[in-house]
Amino acid sequence: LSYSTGCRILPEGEVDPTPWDNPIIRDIYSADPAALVHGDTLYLYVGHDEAPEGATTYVMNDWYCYSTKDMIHWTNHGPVLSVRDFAWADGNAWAGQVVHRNGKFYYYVSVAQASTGGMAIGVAVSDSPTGPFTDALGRALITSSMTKFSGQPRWSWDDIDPTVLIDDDGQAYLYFGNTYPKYVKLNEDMISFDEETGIQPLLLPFVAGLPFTEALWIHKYKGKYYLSWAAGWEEQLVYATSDHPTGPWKPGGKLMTHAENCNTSHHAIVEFKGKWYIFYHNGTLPGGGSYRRSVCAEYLTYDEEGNIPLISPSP
Ligand code: FUB
Repeated sequence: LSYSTGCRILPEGEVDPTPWDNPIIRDIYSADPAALVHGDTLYLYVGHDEAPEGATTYVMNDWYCYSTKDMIHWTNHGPVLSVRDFAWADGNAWAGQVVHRNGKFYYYVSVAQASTGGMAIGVAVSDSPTGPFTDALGRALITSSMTKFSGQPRWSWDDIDPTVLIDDDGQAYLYFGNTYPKYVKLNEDMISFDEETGIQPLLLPFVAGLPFTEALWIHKYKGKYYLSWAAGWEEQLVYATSDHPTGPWKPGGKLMTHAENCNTSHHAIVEFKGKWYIFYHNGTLPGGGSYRRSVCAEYLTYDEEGNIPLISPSP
């Protein structure tokens, strides 16, 4: 299934910041975008909101992949992974990210673990960016029971929202967490982590006066590490920078104020064909809302010092 996002029709005198129309995904309700650039194509992996209108909880059972070569024409590759593909999981196909290494594509996802009822991080693998992806481990890579730091309260969704960086020296890092951000050093096989270092707390500053909530995304620009996340509630996007993959982190600033008609804000940042993009979700499709979200995109820029100026979400 292929379609074009078309162009916005604007009131006279108004300048269109992007040549595409938002939301860029309109054939399903979609959320939690994660982007991967491979060859001349941008792949966008998204969650699938299936909650009925008026619902106040998520109904999410599978993950979709879309691709584009120009940010205007998109192909829907259908669901490429589902909760059913993890025999040990029983619901909540929440946020994930795909990374490429040694000819394989690894899909890290948040998903509910049947045995504990809590969210866990699973990993699936494929030879192609559009799947099919299959469970790489037959069990969770990270479960709540592994991430107990003394004194921290626990809840069922504290281990969600994985984001992965493969650094220039080959070391891969997986960052994740809700309220308490954490990281592990992934082994070269990408499906296990360095047990000696274990699960480490990620010490993040308040940015724009807001506490960390969830939805980490890591990227690199001009040798610096940029970690961005959803902060506060309703969520807004903020970022911090570091000279090292694990900090110390210096507050950057606010990336985006909270998205229209939606209490969460989950994003991805990538460079594609010489331009930088931020993908995020809002609740602006007809019938949409916090549990029926839609993925959008905007340009992202850097100033001379590497700061990211505040980005306006689509109305
Ligand atoms: O889509 C379910 C959850 O909502 C994600 O894991 C969070 O980041 C938030 O977007």
